[in-house]
Amino acid sequence: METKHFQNLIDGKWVPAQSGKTLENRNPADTRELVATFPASDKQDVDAAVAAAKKAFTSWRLVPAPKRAEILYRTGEILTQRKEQYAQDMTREMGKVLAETRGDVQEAIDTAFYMAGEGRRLFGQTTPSELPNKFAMSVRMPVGVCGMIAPWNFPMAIPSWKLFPALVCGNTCVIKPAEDTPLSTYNLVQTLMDAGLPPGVVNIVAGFGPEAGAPLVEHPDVRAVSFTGSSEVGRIVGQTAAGSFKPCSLEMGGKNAMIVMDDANLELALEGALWGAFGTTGQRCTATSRILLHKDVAQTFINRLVERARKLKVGNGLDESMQVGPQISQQQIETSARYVEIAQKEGARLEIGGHRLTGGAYDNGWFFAPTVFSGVKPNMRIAQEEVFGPVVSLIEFSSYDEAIAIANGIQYGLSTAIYTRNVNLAYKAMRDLEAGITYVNAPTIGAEVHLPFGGVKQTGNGHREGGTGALDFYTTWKSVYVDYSDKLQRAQID
Ligand code: UN1
Repeated sequence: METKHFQNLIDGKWVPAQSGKTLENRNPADTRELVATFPASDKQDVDAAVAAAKKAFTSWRLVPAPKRAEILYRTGEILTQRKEQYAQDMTREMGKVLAETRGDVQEAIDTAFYMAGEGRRLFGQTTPSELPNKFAMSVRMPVGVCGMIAPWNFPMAIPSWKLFPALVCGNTCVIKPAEDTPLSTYNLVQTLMDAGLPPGVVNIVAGFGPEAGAPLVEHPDVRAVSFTGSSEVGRIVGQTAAGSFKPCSLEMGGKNAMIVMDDANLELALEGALWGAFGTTGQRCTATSRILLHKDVAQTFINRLVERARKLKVGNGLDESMQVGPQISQQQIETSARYVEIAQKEGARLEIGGHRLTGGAYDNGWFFAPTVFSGVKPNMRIAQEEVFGPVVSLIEFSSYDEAIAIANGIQYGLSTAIYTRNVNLAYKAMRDLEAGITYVNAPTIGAEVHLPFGGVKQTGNGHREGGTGALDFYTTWKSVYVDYSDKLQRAQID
């Protein structure tokens, strides 16, 4: 296939990085394939993009929200037509299997239609004034230029979670796609333009974090920053944004636990475990990376999980018969391999996998065998730290209270799951699990776009994507008082 060379999008025009530098987007299933090249931007490019967004804001904020929403609605329709093509592009740049990249594009479509509906809501409040002949209300105002830094694991869905609510609220945007998967952001933004988005409202600056991401976060005209990625980088982003008091939404790591009680439907829990742990090759912040097993069902579950994990078909995601694709990069398989070593040193039992897959087509990509550790203790590093690969830890417990203590005994708090047929325990778990998301009889992955997405503790800093939480981030409240008494009225005094 012919290699495409993409440029930055600034003020509706495609322009190269001012330095002339580029970066390569390679297929992780076959690194001989160069999918495309993109600019490797720096501060000069970011400055130009922010200036364009600032200029565009003066008119975009005045476009009625229902009209802004119509562009999102059309975007959803065009994405629907292009779904297959964009899924193929995404599998080539990111690796996950086609069924999943179709789901990723679908998540952007869902977000488009959901946020299009918000164009006719964006509700504020009215409330009685304490004074006579006075009217009081709160209205949502756009924030201004929003800077967005996206991850590589959901290359279209997550940019859509950021761009679409920001746009319907009247903001303009500069987005830096992940350097490993920029093509899907380009496809998304191209669709917005084809749907009628005016120039400068969304600008793309491709590049690496330190050169292109940092100046975006630092820029004084960027009024809000939305970041999804590692807790390590999120800490830097948050501290930098705090320097100029800009609102900053951070979505970071997870170490998500699935609890399997002794009364669970084991076959259902097994299917959930396989999907939660090895879907997206374990590269979701919501991935099921710890499975907590009641001791009475533990051995049966372990045996069956290992047997099923052995049968998973790992390979190029473009082949429809594959269930698990490659990891995104050499660095990610090295991280998985390093954690296998750490877990073994800590005394966990390697049941299956634990190594890079080699031989034949595997030699051209970053494939790692689905890996299961049993006998894991809650405090081991393998049970505490995010691996972001196809590696799952099995931990045994003997009571509900112990399971909750283990599930909560980590620094993260994104997603959780409990498998039980006991309705009382299910409700207790909904209350007791310290996380932004809890599933009952379903795995830890699979959030829907109209509910709040995000976590507690070191997973995030309190903001939410998805749902109305996204509107709260991309708007600021203005309280408006209208006095129609024709005289000075003093609150708290008259
Ligand atoms: C992520 O893992 O970074 O809930 C996002 C899910 C997906 C989104 C995951 N809808 O697993």
